[in-house]
Amino acid sequence: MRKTCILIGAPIDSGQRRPGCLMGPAAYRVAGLGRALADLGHAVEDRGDVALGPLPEMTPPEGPVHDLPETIGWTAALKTAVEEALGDGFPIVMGGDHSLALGTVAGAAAHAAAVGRPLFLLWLDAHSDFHTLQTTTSGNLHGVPVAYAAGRDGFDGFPPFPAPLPPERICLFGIRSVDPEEHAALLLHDVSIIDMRVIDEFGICAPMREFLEKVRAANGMLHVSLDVDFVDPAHAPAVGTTVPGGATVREAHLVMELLHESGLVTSLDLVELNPFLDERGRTARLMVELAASIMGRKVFDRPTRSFG
Ligand code: EXY
Ligand code: MN
Ligand code: MN
Ligand code: MN
Repeated sequence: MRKTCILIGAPIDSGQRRPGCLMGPAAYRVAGLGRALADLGHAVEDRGDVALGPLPEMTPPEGPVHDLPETIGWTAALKTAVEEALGDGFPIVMGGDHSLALGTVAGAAAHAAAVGRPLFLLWLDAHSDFHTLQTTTSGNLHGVPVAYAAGRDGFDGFPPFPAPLPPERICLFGIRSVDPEEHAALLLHDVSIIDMRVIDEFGICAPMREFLEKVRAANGMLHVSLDVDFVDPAHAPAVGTTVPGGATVREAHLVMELLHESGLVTSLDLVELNPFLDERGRTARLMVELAASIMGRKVFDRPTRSFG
């Protein structure tokens, strides 16, 4: 189905310490994201890059938390950008590190609440990003957005999350790096965790279809947050937090194709691309191809066959 894709640049690298993610939006434009979407028949509106909002007057909490005021400055601006874009079409946020999801998921949650539909979150990532400001040991805020969206305590200084997602509406998919504090917290929350062992054993389709059926049954909206490090670093090296044993290129495309066929996705983040970390933009181009798959690109446009 033809959509109005609204591109939003989020040049953020305040959520971690390695410079480079702020070049992500430009890399997606150079890699031809808009053209790839237009070639699929979608209308494409590039709303440019979100500007950093006012920094809050605050004394950051004790401990290692990095660039907290700047990250909060981005959060409100991104929430507004996504909330508005959802009223006009299909937002695709070009990051920027994963701290951008503090704002984008909040925007999707606010819009979903306004239209009276439940929001579901699919987190395609090597990491669970389930720390709070108190539990993080790195102090990098790209490791906390899922905990914030789930309404966990421990986000002093952040605006309250508009409509915290019940854990059963969150699916972490591709997980293979969880810190002890996150592990302890995840055992207390009924978040659906499709880690790489589950994928090795049961494949991509069954776990993904089970989650998508939950979204469909609830007439849910679905925000997909795709971290470059979901894909194996052999195929997607331009990311600061590589973890071996990730998705193959075909597994990543299969996820995108299943999501497209479900017709349930209402907003998308492309996060953690650091163009400085590979040669000739090959990771940016892979992310553009994955975005094209979630927006309907197929090798053969025919009904899915069944065998036996
Ligand atoms: N769990 C580690 C930390 O909190 O620093 C690593 C987080 C990596 C986060 C990237 C975005 O997925
Ligand atoms: Mn920084
Ligand atoms: Mn992440
Ligand atoms: Mn990650």
